[in-house]
Amino acid sequence: MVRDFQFPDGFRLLPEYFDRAAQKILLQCVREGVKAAPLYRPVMPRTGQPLSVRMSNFGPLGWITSKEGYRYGPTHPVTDQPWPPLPERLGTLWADIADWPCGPDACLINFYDMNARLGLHVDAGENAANAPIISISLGDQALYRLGGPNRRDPTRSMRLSSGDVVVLGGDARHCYHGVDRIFPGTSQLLPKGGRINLTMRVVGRTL
Ligand code: MD6
Ligand code: FE
Repeated sequence: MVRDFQFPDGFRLLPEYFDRAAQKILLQCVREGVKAAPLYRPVMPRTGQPLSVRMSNFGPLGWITSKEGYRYGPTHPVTDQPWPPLPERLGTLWADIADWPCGPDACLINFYDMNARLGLHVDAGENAANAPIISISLGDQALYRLGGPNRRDPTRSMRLSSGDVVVLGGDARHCYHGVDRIFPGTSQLLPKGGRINLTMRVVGRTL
């Protein structure tokens, strides 16, 4: 029998939460952020295989991957400078929809060119393992795939568009997800195309 996909509790998709004007403001914030903390191409732990997604971060902590493994750290791995502060508009988004007693201390910036993708994964590096993660999409559409807590669980694919917000809270926080492809030319927000995804996280106290 084919098992049907059931949306996990705690998954929310808020289509076009940000209108075009708000998307432009967020894009400007990202541009300023990556001026201070340039996008870099991270590599996979052990293999050193480069990811197709380029990354940077906002906030006191940033998510980093290198040959040594995954971790959160206070500085950019190439420039050694602190990450730029979280833009105010993102802080208010968190306060408005997270339903969580404390604010985010990390925001990962992912940049996808037309050929980039992100394999199925669970975000599990945070001490605050049950705090929601809030994701904002800007630019070209993405084919986003959501599964269950086990890699082999049934999955559902959906298109995420510029301005969409996704919340992975509750059970969904522990579910596999990834980006299978970008659809070039589906947004005019970024003049040269591509997609930006911002994910706000509560890392929690690191011991
Ligand atoms: C992306 N998003 O949309 C990748 N992670 O480009 C994620 O990996 C993600 O959307 C945690 C929570 C929400 C997400
Ligand atoms: Fe993720």
